[in-house]
Amino acid sequence: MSTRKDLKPVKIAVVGVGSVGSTTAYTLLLSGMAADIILIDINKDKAVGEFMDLNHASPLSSEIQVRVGTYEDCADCAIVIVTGGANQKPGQSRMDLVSKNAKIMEDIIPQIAKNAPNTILLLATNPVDVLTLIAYKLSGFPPQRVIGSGTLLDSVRLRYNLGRYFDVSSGSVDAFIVGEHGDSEVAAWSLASIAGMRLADYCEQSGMKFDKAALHKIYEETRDAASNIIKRKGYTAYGIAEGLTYIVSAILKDEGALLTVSTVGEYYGIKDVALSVPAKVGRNGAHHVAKLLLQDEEIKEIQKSAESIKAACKKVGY
Ligand code: 6V0
Repeated sequence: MSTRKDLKPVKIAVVGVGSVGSTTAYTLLLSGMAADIILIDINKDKAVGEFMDLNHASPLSSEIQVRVGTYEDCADCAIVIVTGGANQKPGQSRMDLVSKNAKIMEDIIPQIAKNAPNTILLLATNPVDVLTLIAYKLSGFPPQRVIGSGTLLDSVRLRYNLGRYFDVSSGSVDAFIVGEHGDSEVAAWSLASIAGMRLADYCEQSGMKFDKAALHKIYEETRDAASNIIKRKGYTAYGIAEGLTYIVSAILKDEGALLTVSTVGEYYGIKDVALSVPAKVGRNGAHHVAKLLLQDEEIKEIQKSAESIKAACKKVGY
């Protein structure tokens, strides 16, 4: 945890302080990375309740200001995190939220862009890839300053599941999910490794059977993790809050971390779409530094994923 002398006068706003936004504000508060955390929600009472609760949450709270604000307070924010909007109900897909949440972005994004023209937009609201493209268009920001949380959480979930399967720590697994944060997401199996070895080689060297069916099951568990949590507790929050805080850290500390975040670009011949491949995240936002060397089959899957994101954008007029 940072101490007072580490604290820079960094201001971060969180727009939408429901389950995801309030948990993110909490992880940010504990991280000590921001001196000023502004909570904005259409439901002002909810924001006030969260502000009161958060201010009792940490011994650092007297040094970090958490307050309820307006869009005018976003001026000079290093980052504005957007988590406002409808969440999935059991049985719903992320894409089912597109019409409702596209309208909510039309309310939120222009107000942020007007008051904080130099900020970095960090979105989590779903369907996050579609809304990243919409936020890019509504804000007029360059693509590197409009970042969706994308498949960062899915990649973390994949590493967790693979770590358990191979009986190693998830930090020892290098693997990621690319494409849509949603039903068409793609596991980049050809690049997954443990101890620098491709999974098939690792299996051979460690005396394990290389079981493609088991890996596919792990992919399905990863893809369906949110639905399986929502079915039981109604929402997901801890993983995404930690993921957003990780992205904030990469930006503020100019880490150059390669993270599977969603940004607008051209992917494998498909233009003007937001989806996730590893991008270098630092002070100026997210930049692509290297095209992934994927197998043809994986590229086809990403292209399919991109097409389904584009179709959803078109459905809501973008
Ligand atoms: P929630 O708990 O219902 O909170 C949503 C909040 O948004 C509420 O407090 C609303 O009052 C507020 N809100 C609605 N409209 C506006 C508006 N126009 N302006 C400001 N605030 C508004 O939902 P929860 O926090 O569970 O989820 C929020 C979003 O995050 C949903 O779209 C989820 O699907 C999405 N998630 C994205 C994840 C990811 O990996 N990207 C992970 C989990 C959830």
